Amino acid sequence: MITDTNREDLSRRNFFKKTAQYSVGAIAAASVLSPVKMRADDPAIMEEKHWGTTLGDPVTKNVYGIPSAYEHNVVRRYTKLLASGNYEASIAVSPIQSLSGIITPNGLFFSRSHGGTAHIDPNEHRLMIHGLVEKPIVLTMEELKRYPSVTRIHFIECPANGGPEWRGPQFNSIQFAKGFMSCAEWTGVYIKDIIADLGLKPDAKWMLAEGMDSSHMGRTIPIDKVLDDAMVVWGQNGEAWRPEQGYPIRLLVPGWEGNLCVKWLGRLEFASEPFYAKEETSKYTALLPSGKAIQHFYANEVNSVITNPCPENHWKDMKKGDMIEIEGLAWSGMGTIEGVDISFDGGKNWVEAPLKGLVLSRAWTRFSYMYKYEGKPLLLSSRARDDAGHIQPSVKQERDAVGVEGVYHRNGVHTWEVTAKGEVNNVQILS
Ligand SMILES: Nc1nc2c(c(=O)[nH]1)N[C@H]1C(S)=C(S)[C@@H](COP(=O)(O)O)O[C@H]1N2
Ligand SMILES: [Mo]
Repeated sequence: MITDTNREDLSRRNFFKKTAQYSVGAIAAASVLSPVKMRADDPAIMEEKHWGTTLGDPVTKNVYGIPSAYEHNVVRRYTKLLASGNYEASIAVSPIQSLSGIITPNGLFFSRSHGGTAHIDPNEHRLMIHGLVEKPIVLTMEELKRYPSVTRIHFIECPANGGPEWRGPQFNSIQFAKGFMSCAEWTGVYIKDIIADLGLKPDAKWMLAEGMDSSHMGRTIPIDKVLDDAMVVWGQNGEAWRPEQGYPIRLLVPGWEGNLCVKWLGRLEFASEPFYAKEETSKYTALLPSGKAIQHFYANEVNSVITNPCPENHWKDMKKGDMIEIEGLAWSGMGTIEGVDISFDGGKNWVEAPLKGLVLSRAWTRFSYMYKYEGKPLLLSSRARDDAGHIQPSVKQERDAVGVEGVYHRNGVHTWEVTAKGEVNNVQILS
């Protein structure tokens, strides 16, 4: 039982009295942090703060919760350099350096649109499904949600992620260099389940998806992928998502180019020929370990990036002997991450970095490696491989195969230079 007398014994201020008998060195020896300073004069320990002495907010405040004011730097970011003349046809990138686990909170999901964020009234929104189906249909949002739902974790990545950097590093920032992607838990219905109801005509080979925003973005997707795992989704991380992500419904094409995940979805049309055949024919290439390349594909290739350290998460405060967790994200639109290697010397030698947490197909996967900081300069790289047999190419292999004129599908090994002072810079290893 806690009485007023022994409550004082539990307080943090008493900690120093109680631990004084142990030597500081003995406590620190097995610690992740090198000699921890036990500062008996630390005001964060010795002084009672106002939040501990006055009542907090009533439950009537913030009935939809918002982050702590102290997290104000963890936001999507934009730059004129990534705007096509305006901020409507533009991108705001996700702060992947500040995320933990594999789920991006809805307010931090990257946002890319061609005609600005549409604000759709779900009561005035319909999904039309027509073309080569036996029973064309127009669904209200309520009717759509009567189909049996499924929940899956997948990333969405704009194939232009890292695209500005074909010729060399452009941004000394992981957020701008790699933040054209996010990962969420999605809830919706498989298109194959709707199709089972409507009946697909045998010559249906393609599906057009059209958005109802001002860009009316249309994308054509081969029927095999549609019938495999494409979904119409309405739930993101347990709630309806934000207008920026295409409220009230969007198409989810797991692992494939983000642009196929048509937001503000209003129409699905089945046809025997691809729509907009000329622009739609994908000319992207994916390099295979054999040195050969696959042409004409839509999947985002196996990729990875170290999130700690990175330019935003520098190591300037680290001391020699500190243990530090090198962490990062790996993902593949073609399957499940099988393993990640990291290199401290720009790709000459590699060691395996264990995967941690959930390892799911076409989802972000965390890797982690405990490292003893030595204050030496490093060239820190990560290289992921997936269960479809793909491995990330070096920047040199990628350039040799596809040149430097690309915009899309960059997945060459990413490298951070860590200086002796612990500063972290975006570099490319060209040899
Ligand atoms: N209707 C519509 N859907 C769209 C777009 C758009 O401009 N309009 N942009 C596409 C692009 S290029 C990408 S990368 C993804 C981005 O999804 P997000 O904004 O939810 O991150 O949505 C795609 N779907
Ligand atoms: Mo995109």
